[in-house]
Parts: sequence; structure tokens; C-alpha cells
Amino acid sequence: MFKKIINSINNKLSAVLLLIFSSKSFAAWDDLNMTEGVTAISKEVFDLHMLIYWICVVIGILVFGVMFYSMFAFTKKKNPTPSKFHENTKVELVWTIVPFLILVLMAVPASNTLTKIYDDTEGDINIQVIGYQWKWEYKYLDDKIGFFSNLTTDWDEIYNKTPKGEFYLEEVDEPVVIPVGKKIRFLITANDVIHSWWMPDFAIKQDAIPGFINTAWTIVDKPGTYRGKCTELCGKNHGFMPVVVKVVPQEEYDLWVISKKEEAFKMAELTQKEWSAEELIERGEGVYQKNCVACHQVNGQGIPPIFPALAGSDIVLNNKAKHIEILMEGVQGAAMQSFANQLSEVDMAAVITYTRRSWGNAEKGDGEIVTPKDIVEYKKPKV
Ligand code: HEC
Ligand SMILES: [Cu+2]
Repeated sequence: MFKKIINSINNKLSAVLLLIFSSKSFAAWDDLNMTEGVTAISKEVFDLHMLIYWICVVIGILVFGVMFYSMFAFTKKKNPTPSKFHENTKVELVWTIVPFLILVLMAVPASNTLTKIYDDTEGDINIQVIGYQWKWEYKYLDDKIGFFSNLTTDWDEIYNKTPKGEFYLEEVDEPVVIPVGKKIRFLITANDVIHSWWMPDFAIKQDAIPGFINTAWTIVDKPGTYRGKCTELCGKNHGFMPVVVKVVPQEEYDLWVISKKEEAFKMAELTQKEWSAEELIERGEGVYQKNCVACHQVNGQGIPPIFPALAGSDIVLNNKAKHIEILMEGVQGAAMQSFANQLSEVDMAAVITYTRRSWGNAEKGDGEIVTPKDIVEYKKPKV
């Protein structure tokens, strides 16, 4: 019933507004408004938003109407002796009860939608979402696949050295992939500080809090790529951890799952391979760009005193063991987190080797390389 009312109010008022404002300057109306999204819930949320918006418009017109009417119709000139209706019980009852009824009227459909949003029963696919400074990790709990999703926008675009691309700050290397028409449940948490996973097209905005798991769910029927962001101020690169979800047909999803599992298998093979310094450095540069430049900068100079320079750092130059340890364990109480779970053995070895051989480090220090096998060795339990 509410839906009908909302829709009819919406249609009629929109039609009226369209007539009034059909000039070009009002064409941007849809851009200013909240997005309608692509799921049943997001559409409900949008309808609620419009219903309450129009209620506010009507109340606004009424209140300001009475106010301006009184101001102009009862000036001192026109009406020298004001009427006295102080403590008029009838008026006071009306202006208490009417707003109360309006609030209750608004609360009914709102609670209805909220109950649907907070349905946290198991999904067809359950994905754990973990916020990090400053990236997202996704773990598909049923298929046991997992990956990190890093920003891919070029740092030159960010620093205004090159023009900004179409999906500036809204593009990642690994989007979340989900099939159409299935119930996806997200279990949202964080690793370091509070983040928030926001996907406007699904009407999901859920805090990611260390030590807590918040849930959200969606069923998307329209294939496509949807973009959102972290929406909790979470530190220096808060603006650089977008959310990208690709919704694909079921068959495509199944293939993707298989390819992800194969990828993991290939990675295991790569770990066993004999790596040359050049191969490691080449791979390491990409790993560094993705995972380290946010703090240590492209040129390895860091932002002292908070983010130390890796160019010329004593650990990077001469202390291979300590270098591995810092990357694997992180530094307690500093923004330098452990990368042990974020990087494969291959990528870990590559990035360490890359930093030991870049920015003149190779010439100043021992220039020793680190291989994937060193990392595997490090991970073995010590006796
Ligand atoms: C979120 C910011 C951040 C990111 C991302 C980051 N680091 Fe760090 N890193 C730090 C901070 C802060 C320190 C200083 C820690 C301390 O207090 O000793 C540090 C220290 C280091 C050190 C020790 C340097 C020295 O001379 O003490 C190395 C080596 C290092 N980082 C390598 C890396 C590599 C390689 C990556 C990418 C895989 C990386 N870091 C990513 C913040 C970061
Ligand atoms: Cu964040």
C-alpha cells in the first residue's frame, strides 16, 4: 500500500515539477538526487527517501506559507491590535498530535525496509570483507579463494602530472566478482582502524570495525560493474581504497572461481622456480607500486619523519634478515603493517629485492637478493 502511495505521489509531483522546471538548468536534477541503485532494497530505500522528501516539501510549503502570510497580512499598519490566542489548548493539541502522526506514518515503511536490510541469514555465497589501511581484502568463505583489491589509479594522475582517467580513484586490480540473482552475504570487518564498505548501487554502507563482524547482503539482477568507496575517514589514503564489484552471469562466475583456484596453484609453482635478480626486480617494481608507494613514495624517499626513506636505509642496504623480518612481521605501533598475508612468497621476495637494488641502493649496500625460497624458509616454524 505504501509503495502505491509513494509511487503515485512521486509520479504526480515529479510530473508537476517537470512542467515547472523543464528548462535546461534543471536537467541536472537526477544527478543531484540520491541514486536509485540496482537492487530491490536500494529501490525501496530510494522510494522511502522520495516519500519523506515530499512530506518535507509539503510541510515546508505549509509552514513557510503560514509564516509569510502572517508577516504580510498582519502588519502593524493593517492590524494594530493583535489577536490573543496564547495557551490555546486546541491549537497546541493539533500541533503536537499532527507531527506525531506524521512521524509514526514515516516510521512504518522505514522500519519495514530496515528489517529487510538487517536480515543476516546465510547467503548463497558468503564473502568476508576486511578493511586495511588502505585496501580491501575479500575472502570467499565457501570456495576458499581470497585476494586483496588495490587501487590502480596511476600516481601521476593523483599528483596532477597526467590527465585524470575515466575511473579516477574508482578502479582496482581485483574487483569482487559475484553472480547475478544469488544472495550474497558480506561479513564486514577491519584489520587496523575503522573503515566502511559502501556500495551505493546496492544500498550497502556498513562499518568495518576491528574485532567485530557486521553483515550486509544483496541480490543483484543486473550484470555490470559497480563502484563504491571506503566511507569512514581512516587515515592518510582514505580516499584511495575504492570498492569495485563486478556482477556477472552464473557461468562466467563459475569460470572465474576456477581461474582463481588455478592462479593459487600456479603461484605455488612459481615459488619453487629459480629466480634471477632481474626477474625479481622486474616483478618487485609492480608489487612496490601497488603496496608501498602510498607511504614510501615512488622514489623510495618516504615522507620523513613518519614514513622513512628506503633509499639509503641501513636495513635495506645491509641487513637482509632484518629487512625480511620487517616485511613479514610489520613494526608494532607504526603504520608499517605485516605484509605476510598480503603478498605471496614470490611477491614478497620480489619487492624486497627490488628495494635493495633500486635508487642507488645496490651500489651503496650489499645488494643481496631475496628469493621466494628465503621467504618460505622464514615462514617455517622455528625450533
Ligand atoms: C601504511 C604506510 C606504509 C606502507 C604501505 C608500507 N610501509 Fe614500510 N614503513 C612504514 C613506516 C611508518 C615505517 C617505520 C616503522 C618504524 O617506526 O620503524 C616503515 C618502515 C619500513 C622499513 C624499514 C626502514 C627503516 O630504515 O627502518 C622497510 C624496509 C619498509 N618499511 C618496507 C616497506 C615495503 C617494501 C612496503 C611495501 C610492501 C612498505 N614498507 C609499505 C609505513 C609503511
Ligand atoms: Cu578506509
